[in-house]
Formats: sequence, structure tokens, C-alpha cells
Amino acid sequence: GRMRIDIVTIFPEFFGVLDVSLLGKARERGIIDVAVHDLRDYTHDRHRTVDDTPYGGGAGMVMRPEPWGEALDEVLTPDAVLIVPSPAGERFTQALAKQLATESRLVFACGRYEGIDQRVVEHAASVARVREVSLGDYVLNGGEVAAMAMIEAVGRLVPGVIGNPESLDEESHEDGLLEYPSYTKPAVWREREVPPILLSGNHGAIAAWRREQQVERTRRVRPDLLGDA
Ligand code: 6GU
Repeated sequence: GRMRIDIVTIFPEFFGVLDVSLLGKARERGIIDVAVHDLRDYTHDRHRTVDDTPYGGGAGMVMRPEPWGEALDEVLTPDAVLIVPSPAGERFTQALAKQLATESRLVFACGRYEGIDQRVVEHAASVARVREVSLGDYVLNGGEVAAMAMIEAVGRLVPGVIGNPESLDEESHEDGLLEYPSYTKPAVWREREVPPILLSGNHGAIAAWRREQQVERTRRVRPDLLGDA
């Protein structure tokens, strides 16, 4: 275990939720150390300006490089991976989450508006490893919610965060398939029965049924995951 996460954002209060649940406990236990930094603390003008109009014209605002430069000078060390959430980034996957979970230091640069001046990313790449990462093909207002999703996906893979690590082996995406459906007591609820095979005690038959459910569900809702097979 033991991971340090720094987050730079103009909305530090967004990250209050990291105090609760699984990640909150991991922080209390000292496995994950999170520090949130307000980008506006690295401005020097009266209005604490972080954005300006885009060169070349166009809609929206772009985050100015100077406050980002000063913030990253403070938090970005050569051993860190800088993650820049962006709809223009590579796709975030369980494989990337696993890779990031082995790092000792992650820095998240949460941009708003139409993004951060690209020179910030280029400069950062001369200091540390940089990944521009997207959650998927839709647009959020800024990187904060995306960073939160990535921190949760990565954080739960850090050794010691989850009590029962075997539970990680049976989830969606672990074997390239979606998860099988789950049931618990009562055995009949509102006249709906739990699939009888799950009550059979036949562990081989149960494993085969679950695999069949995984394949069927994946073919129905995510055929792209199956490829040509
Ligand atoms: Cl990482 N950022 C933003 N702004 N929008 C997104 C995203 C990230 N991933 C999907 N949409």
C-alpha cells in the first residue's frame, strides 16, 4: 500500500467526499494520503484569474498556464504520474486503473472550461510521466468528477484498501466480460424466484451457469468487448 495523491482544482470543496466510505477509511489508516490544492492560491492578481480567451478565437475560455505552472512546480515530482482528465484523452480502463494502482504518487490536474493551455502538459511531460485520460465519449464540465471516478477506481486496487481482495477477481471487466447477476435472501421475493441452480449446492454447475450469464449479458449489452470470438 501507501499512495500519495495530489489534486489541483478550482473546486477543492468537490473533494470532500473523499473523507467518507472506503477511501475515507484508507486515508484514516494511512494507506492513501490525499492533498487538495486550490489553483487560485497560485494566482497573483486581485481577482485570482485562472482563465482567458483562446488564441485563434472560438467559444469558451482556456485556463492560463502561469497558475498551473506554479502549482505543478510545487506538487509534481519526477516519481509521480500526472493525470490530466480530458475528453480528448486516452480511455480510462480497468487495465489503466491497475497500472496506476502500482504507483506511489499520482497528481490530478483538474481543468475547467475548454481545458488547460497545452504548454502546461508539454512542460509537465519534461518533469514527470503525463497521461491525458478520458472517462468515455461524453462531455463533463470539468475534470473534477472524472478525477473522482479515477481516484475511486485506482484507490480500491491499492493493497490494503479492500478487506477481501478476492472480491476484486470476480467483478466486471476483470476477465473481459461483464459480471454475472447476483442474488441474496429471500429465495422468493414478490413471486420472483432466485435461479434454482444457485440453491443446488453444485459448485461446478453454478460456475458454469455464471460464466454463461456473463457471456450472454456481454453479448447483449457490450458486444464490443467480445471482439470476433
Ligand atoms: Cl476526463 N473530462 C471531461 N471534462 N469530460 C469528460 C471526461 C473527462 N471523460 C469523459 N468526459
